[in-house]
Amino acid sequence: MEKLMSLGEFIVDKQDDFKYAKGELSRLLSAIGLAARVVNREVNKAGLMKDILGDVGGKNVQGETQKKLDVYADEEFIRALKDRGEVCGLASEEKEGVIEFKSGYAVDGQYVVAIDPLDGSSNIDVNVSIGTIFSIYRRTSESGPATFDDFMQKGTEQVAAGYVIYGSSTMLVYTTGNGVNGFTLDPSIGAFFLSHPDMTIPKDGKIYSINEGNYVHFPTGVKQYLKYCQVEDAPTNRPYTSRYIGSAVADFHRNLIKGGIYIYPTTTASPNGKLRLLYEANPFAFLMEQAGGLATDGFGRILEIQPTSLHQRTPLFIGSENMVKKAMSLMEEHSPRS
Ligand code: AHM
Ligand code: MG
Repeated sequence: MEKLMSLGEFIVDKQDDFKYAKGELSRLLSAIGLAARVVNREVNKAGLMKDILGDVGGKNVQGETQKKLDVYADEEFIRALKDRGEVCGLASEEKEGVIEFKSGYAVDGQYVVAIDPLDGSSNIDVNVSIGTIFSIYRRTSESGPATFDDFMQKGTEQVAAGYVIYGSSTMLVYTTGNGVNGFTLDPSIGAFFLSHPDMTIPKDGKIYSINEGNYVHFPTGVKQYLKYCQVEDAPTNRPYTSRYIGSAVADFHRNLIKGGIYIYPTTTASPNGKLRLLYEANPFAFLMEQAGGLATDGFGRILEIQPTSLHQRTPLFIGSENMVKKAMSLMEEHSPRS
């Protein structure tokens, strides 16, 4: 039988690949793993809270006030990262501005983290997979708490990124720029174990994922690509299959494993797309490129977009290389960037 490798062992094993101080990133990733386990415990109780113990936001039978899960997850990740000394600040989907960490250590934290603590939160109430997405950078400021400018780095500067999926099992998937590895939580022990080493996405896939309810508002290039996906063509395995969960982490995870494309384009209602660059598109793009796929805004690499605000949005075309290339060629032909 093969030896089980825990997340902790794996991180320590691979820390020589990391070009900055050994141990720093290990401690940071371990902190994320710990918060993920705490959030996982609450996510698993979500149905209990709502249907049996009283509605979230109200009081449970012990008279404790229940927090909404996304607020809870936000607090847990802040708590896990705050007191460790590696991180000098956070940008979270749940907070307007930079969350500054003042360090009590001789040397201030060298990293900043952008995080979506609980993505796909509209799926919580219906027992569908949700996730956490994170992106880690070296700070650009010298010392003290993080500044706004520390977060205005292109995705190419990420030193690590990943996600946690709270699904039929709970997994943590991350990259530090040397491939992508996935770990599954063994709930009986409370530890993540390496289950998906060196994850790669097939060059071609059969799955397309998009909220087709917005069809009338899509650019013509996207409409043309959908038509392409739906046409019968035996040599290219078409028609493709449509799968859309509405939790970006779950849609991303499935497509990464099986091959496919996820598109959240511009729409007339959201002229810049819906997803956020810093804590959704960039970490996904880093992971996807590391897995051998592509991530673009329909025209150019996500990782090369210069951010100008914390909660900036971007269209996203991400997945199997040949599928993304095809979608981009139809965008170029029918909806060129103005
Ligand atoms: P959220 O961060 O508010 O949860 O929104 C992001 C989510 C993604 O998980 C998902 O892919 C997308 O929004 C779904 O949007 P829509 O309901 O418009 O299809
Ligand atoms: Mg989100």
